[in-house]
Amino acid sequence: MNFLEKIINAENKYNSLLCIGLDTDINKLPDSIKKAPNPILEFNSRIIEKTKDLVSAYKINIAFYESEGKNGWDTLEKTLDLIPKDILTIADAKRGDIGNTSELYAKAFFKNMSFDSITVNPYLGYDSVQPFLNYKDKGVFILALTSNKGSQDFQYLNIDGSPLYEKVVEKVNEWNKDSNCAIVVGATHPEELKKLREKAANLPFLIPGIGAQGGDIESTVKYGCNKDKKLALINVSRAIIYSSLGNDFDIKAREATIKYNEQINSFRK
Ligand code: OMP
Repeated sequence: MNFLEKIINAENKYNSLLCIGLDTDINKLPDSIKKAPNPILEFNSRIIEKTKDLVSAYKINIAFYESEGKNGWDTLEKTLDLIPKDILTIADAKRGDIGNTSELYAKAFFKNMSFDSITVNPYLGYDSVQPFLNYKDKGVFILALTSNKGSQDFQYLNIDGSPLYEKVVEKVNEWNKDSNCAIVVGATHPEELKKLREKAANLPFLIPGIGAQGGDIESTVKYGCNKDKKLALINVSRAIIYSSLGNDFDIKAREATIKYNEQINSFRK
């Protein structure tokens, strides 16, 4: 199954556009979990077990693992192994460097670890993205317009009459020869999301910014989906995984996941 088929299959099978972000911060774990031999792995295992019938993707933010050193990398690989094979896995690594370096980043995440997809920063241009695209069955989520305040600093700069983030999406459309490109657009920019969906009717969109960052669910679904109300992966991290500080965190995470799914699906009708 290639990247696009995997997204469509998971969205249909689980009737879900939700992507849970495993931004598992050692400092935010419930006390009961802190005693486990590997607290982050134990936490992830319980979150995945309670939510895996409700999502189409899990996004693992690499910073939360590499910051833990050697054990963090081990936890990352073990977490990846816990995710059912029909759910899309995203390495949120935001990589991108000159060609020979990108080649090794691609090898790390696609070959040594078997992630289905990765987030990539397009700032260095095509030759920095191409090594990831060479893995034709894997997916490359290219940052177009990020959810944070600092997105104003560069991403809106006017280039020949249109903002830089639109130029990025035009390029991504050109690069999408093997149907393995996707873009990242923050839910905090609904009007821009609408414009970008018009420009990229058939690309998968990863849309973070719901929950802790305050993005609006209705506009995210209405503007972020394609015409079949699909191909949007709506990421929620903190607002799901830290639903409770008690030992019932996995049950509460499941309840939050069900709530987000219901809200998202109500706007797909
Ligand atoms: P919460 O705000 O806790 O839901 O987390 C959002 C997640 O999405 C984090 O892992 C961020 O690194 C990531 N993210 C953004 O928040 N904004 C973006 O524009 C892009 C990303 C991303 O690429 O995933």
